[in-house]
Amino acid sequence: MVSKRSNSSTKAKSGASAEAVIHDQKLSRGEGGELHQTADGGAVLTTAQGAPVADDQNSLRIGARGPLVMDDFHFREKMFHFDHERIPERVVHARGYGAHGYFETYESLAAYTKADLFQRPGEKTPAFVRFSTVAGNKGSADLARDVRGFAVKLYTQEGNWDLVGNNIPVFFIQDAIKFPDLIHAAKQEPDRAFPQAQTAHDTFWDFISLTPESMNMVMWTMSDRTIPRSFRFMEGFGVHTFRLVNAKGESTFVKFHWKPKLGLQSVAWNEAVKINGADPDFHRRDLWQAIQSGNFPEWELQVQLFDQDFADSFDFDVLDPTKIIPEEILPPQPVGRLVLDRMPDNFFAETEQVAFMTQNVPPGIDFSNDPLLQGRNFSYLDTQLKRLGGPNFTHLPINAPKCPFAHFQQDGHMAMRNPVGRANYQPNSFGEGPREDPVRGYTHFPAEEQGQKVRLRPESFADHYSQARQFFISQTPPEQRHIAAALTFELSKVETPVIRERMIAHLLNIDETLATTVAAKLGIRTMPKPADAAMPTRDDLEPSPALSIVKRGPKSFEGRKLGILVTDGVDAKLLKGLTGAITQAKAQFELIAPKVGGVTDSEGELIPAHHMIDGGPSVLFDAVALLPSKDGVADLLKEATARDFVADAFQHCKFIGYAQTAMPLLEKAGIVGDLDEGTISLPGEGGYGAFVEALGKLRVWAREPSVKLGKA
Ligand code: HDE
Repeated sequence: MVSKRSNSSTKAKSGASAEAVIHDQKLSRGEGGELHQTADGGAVLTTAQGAPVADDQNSLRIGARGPLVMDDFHFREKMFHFDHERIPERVVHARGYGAHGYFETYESLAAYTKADLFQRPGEKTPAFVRFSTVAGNKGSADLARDVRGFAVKLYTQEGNWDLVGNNIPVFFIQDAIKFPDLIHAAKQEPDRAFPQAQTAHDTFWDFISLTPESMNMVMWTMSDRTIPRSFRFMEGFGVHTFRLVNAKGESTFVKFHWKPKLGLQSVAWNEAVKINGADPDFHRRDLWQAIQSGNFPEWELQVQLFDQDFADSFDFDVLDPTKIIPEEILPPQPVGRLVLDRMPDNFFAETEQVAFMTQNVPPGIDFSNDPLLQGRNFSYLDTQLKRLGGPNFTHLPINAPKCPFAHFQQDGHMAMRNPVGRANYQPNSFGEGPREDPVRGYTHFPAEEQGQKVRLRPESFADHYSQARQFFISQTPPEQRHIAAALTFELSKVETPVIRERMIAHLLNIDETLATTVAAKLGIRTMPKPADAAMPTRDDLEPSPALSIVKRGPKSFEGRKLGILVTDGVDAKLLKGLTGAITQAKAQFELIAPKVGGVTDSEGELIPAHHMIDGGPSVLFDAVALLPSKDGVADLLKEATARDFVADAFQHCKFIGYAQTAMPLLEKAGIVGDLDEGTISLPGEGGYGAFVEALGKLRVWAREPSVKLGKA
């Protein structure tokens, strides 16, 4: 008889699994008595019905080598549940990552809104935020060139408010009816199922080139905004014009903006491509590490408030979601801050099952007639039914309000909270159940509407190029170069020449130099005519510095990460001095060594490394320091990845600190002749403090043209 493979392996794993089971007990069962404890005091494994399990290693069979039997209810239940673990991924924004936190109100906004969360200074409202990419599937890589979702659920005392925004303040289309077309075109092509998580293909650019209203958004998506360094360094926008309504019933229009406390930051495209290989979870890991280490990401909520007179006099229609109101024209006012301080206990239960819906608004916040917003108000409820399988998704803890709630909705799949009592309707004669509150209840702003029922696009939505141009001319030279490079890259992947040319025709209406640069790089020999436009592009719109990431960069290196390349014999004083200065600047560092086991420093101390060189390329860091010992550098010279570490950091315009012992490595990377203000000898004249201060600039943009020209 074959012996059972049970005891030893069960014991070995019991430590790890006991915690999960105990956690589960908290969720679903009461206190476990002795009956529920193993001999060593751990929790007993049970079926979902609560029956204790004796053997979870072997299925029930006839004889040691015989067939399995149907009696094995434990096997069947386990396998059945596993088979049903997946739910449909979101049709867009499938890949996402969430965190808990709170929103804190600065000052009362009672003059503008009766929304409870904005009444009292210092009031804290629990929040859950999910960041996402749009086009890729759930398992795609974090650094796809894509818009990022920035969806915020605020559990207010008067119901959940979902501000389901993006990291870009405009959108591709003006009418929700075009959304299925846009997304079909952007996602993988239906016959071949690629490319995934990228817009660099024919169908996307075909649709875009036939949809001039998308031109402003295209300028944004081809900018570095779509390759953010992490969620922590990007803005969020409600996009649409909403309304605030105060206790007197007066309405003020509002646009919502989230501003990251640590400033804006993006990566370079070449870096993004490499990050996707080195760490496809780069953004997830970043958020996880920041929160787990107590460096809680923070954004300020700012609002642009305006009235009907402003709307009437503004250059563009405030209901058009392809337009912004420049911050220089209408400065946003800070009204509170959002802090993320806790990761979910379980990704699926919270981040996957969270259901955001634009129509979730508390009293005091209302919609405008933006046709995109109105269409979204239908879509989000509908999509949750498909994704979460029934109408009771509000019973899930992540979706349930955190304020008292009472209604007569009942039954349906997985009903966990049916109304109690006899009367499940109202009015009723038994005095049972909740009743309406005409005073505190939600009242829609009584906007006056009239007109014919038509399918029409308003003329006030017809200028598709002026703000696209304004965005482009608001960028710094490196940012403009990146837009041209991104357009060239994306269009170079388009196989149908007429689509490329059609895009050039649009670019001619935005900026002629941009159009000719891209056309030249694509090898287009005859320039097309500018695209037909309903109205000429305005050249009187002032540049808006607020649109530049570089101008909205950080004030310091806080929250960023330095990668330090070390070898055995690393100068202990130098390493301690540098890491001390980094920590003092509230930044992080990681050590990269030939072996992950670590290195022995010049004082004989063993220092564990975070990465081996292969696993820690410089693209994972905001800046690097090269501290090999005199002997150690010889070994590094033999490693191609050590050379790449340095050459990439240089090419990506990063600051590089180096000990004199690293000179041979700089030479090997081919940059010795090009040392510039971003390559800094350590400890250097100004000491570590000066180096860390220089790091706050993040990039040496002046280096970029020469690197691109291949001089390095
Ligand atoms: Fe969405 N969008 N969307 N969207 N959207 C969804 O809802 C939709 C739009 C945004 O982390 C879906 O639960 C339509 C603009 C985010 O769970 C779906 C239109 C903006 C998320 C849907 C838009 C967004 C979604 C898919 C055109 C920025 C992820 C799964 C009118 C202001 C939320 C889901 C999360 C998700 C529909 C356009 C942001 C299908 C019809 C504009 C951040 O309901």
